[in-house]
Amino acid sequence: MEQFRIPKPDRKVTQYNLGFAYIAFIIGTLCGLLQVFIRNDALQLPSWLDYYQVLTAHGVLLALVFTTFFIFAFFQAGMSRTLGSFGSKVVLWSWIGFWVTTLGTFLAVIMIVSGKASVLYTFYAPLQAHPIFYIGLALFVVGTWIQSFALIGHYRVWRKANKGELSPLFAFMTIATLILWIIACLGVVATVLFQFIPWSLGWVDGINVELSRSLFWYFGHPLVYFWLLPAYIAWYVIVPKIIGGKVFSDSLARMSFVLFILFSIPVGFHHQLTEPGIASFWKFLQTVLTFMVIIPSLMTAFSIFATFELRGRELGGKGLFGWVTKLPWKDVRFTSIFVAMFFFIPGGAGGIINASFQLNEVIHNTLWVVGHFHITVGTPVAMTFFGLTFWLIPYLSGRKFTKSLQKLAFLQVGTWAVGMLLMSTAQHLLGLLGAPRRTAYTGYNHEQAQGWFEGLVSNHVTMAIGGSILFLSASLLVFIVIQLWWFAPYADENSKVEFPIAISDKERTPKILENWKVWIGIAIVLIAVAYTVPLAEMIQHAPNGSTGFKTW
Ligand code: HAS
Ligand code: CU
Repeated sequence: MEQFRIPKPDRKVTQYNLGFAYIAFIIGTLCGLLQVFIRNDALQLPSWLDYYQVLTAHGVLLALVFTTFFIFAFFQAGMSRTLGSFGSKVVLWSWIGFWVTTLGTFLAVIMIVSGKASVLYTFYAPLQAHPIFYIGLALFVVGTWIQSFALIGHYRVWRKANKGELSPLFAFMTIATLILWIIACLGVVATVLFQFIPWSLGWVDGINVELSRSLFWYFGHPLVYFWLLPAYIAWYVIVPKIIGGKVFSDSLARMSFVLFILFSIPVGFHHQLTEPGIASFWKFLQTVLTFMVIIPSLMTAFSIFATFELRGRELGGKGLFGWVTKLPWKDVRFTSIFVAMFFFIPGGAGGIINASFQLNEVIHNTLWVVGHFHITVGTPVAMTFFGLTFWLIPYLSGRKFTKSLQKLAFLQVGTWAVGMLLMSTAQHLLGLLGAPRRTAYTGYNHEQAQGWFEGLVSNHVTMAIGGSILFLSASLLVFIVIQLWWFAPYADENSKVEFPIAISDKERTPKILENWKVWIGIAIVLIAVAYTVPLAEMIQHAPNGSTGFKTW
């Protein structure tokens, strides 16, 4: 296939998204470092800064800002690479979208930093932030929609020009992820526009707390797949190329993304299993649907494994596991992503525990959940993004990924893995012992929660050691990013870095998989079944709304 070198207008907007992602990344990881120390009573913050403020900044900057900006950079570069360069309209709307997203981010972050929005990234009512925080959130979402529609427009032009043809796998997966994102955001937009903004401005006295949380989680669960699917795109489409193989099955890959559109939205109640005000039947139904959404991840695990094994055997690997040794372990673009996948095995298993109706009682409000999301979004997703960064920045800047930078990259990935292993294991254990999440300190059960490795180091200390290693690793990554962006030597014709895309044989792929109307239609039916009655009940039986609380 023809290799497109990315044209300047497409490159610029991609670079802005990527640069912004890494600014958010370094500030966000610094906030994480502060937290593990505060939880150990090892750090006294100055009076103008408090734990919940730092925690909100950490969650928003890493889970929302870093991921979203990175994802759009990846999509923009990849869509330009696979469908051809953007027209002027796509470029213009991508820029407008970028600036609206950025404006929203600034408004929200300024409110957090000035201590007026310490409501954590889930901003549960009745905690009440400054109205500008919610306006910032709304603009953020609108900005991402504009960027999404710009890419969808680009895709439609391609499809018109290539009637009857399935689009390249990368483009298909990007569009599936954007569809998921747009449908998911309807929930958060509804609660922010119709509940939080009028309430924080004082136009209405109270807020329907149960409804606002439910609309949040209608968005909040598919949000985690909005992070995960770009990583899956890398696993399906990029990694096979890096190891010299090809996509295991084009139709399986497309099918798994379709299943995510169907099942990732009608499952938000698995975050609300302990909440009163939702009848058990609806919780149970959504729990069952949650188990459906595990299937495409299992399909992914199977197919990635198959790609690895086929390639390893092609290279002469013998016996049951001989092929493992044939994989390109010395290529950090591969190894980083392999480690990322590895973390998702316990990460996904923990998710299945969380989603089990009864087991959720044990872990729900504990640090276990914090451990869970650090080995889902914090490693499988984040480390995949690091692995992409190592070639994406040179691809955009025209520079070389030098040998010495590759060595540093190994160190970076290694330290992230060790730091995360220590921190998240400690968090899972502390959670089982009853240490709560979302709180800086708890008096009850403190002794027990401290003493798992009695006499050696406590779990809290392990967590802090892990957190410190992670911050070191983050600094190292930002150093590599800066080098690749501005300082590494320019590549010549031979060492030019390409955007790796594996061959995916779509000859036998059923056309229906790209019939979005069908899948969006079924998704809407499932959402209606899972949500209409319980939401109607929440509205009908609502007590007087709650006034706002500022607990910080
Ligand atoms: Fe989760 C809470 C259930 C996946 C993120 N989750 C959270 C929160 C976050 C989060 C941020 O049911 C906290 C929200 C908050 O602040 O309150 N989660 C699940 C389930 C899955 C799942 C069933 N979560 C994720 C992903 C996330 C993420 C992905 C981010 C990206 N989660 C829950 C539940 C809660 C929850 C409850 C609420 C808890 C509570 O009570 O509050 C599933 O999607 C997981 C399926 C995945 C698998 C793994 C497949 C493995 C693969 C790797 C293959 C490896 C290879 C390498 C090929 C079944 C694909 C091979 C190499 C070898 C050598 C072996
Ligand atoms: Cu979820």
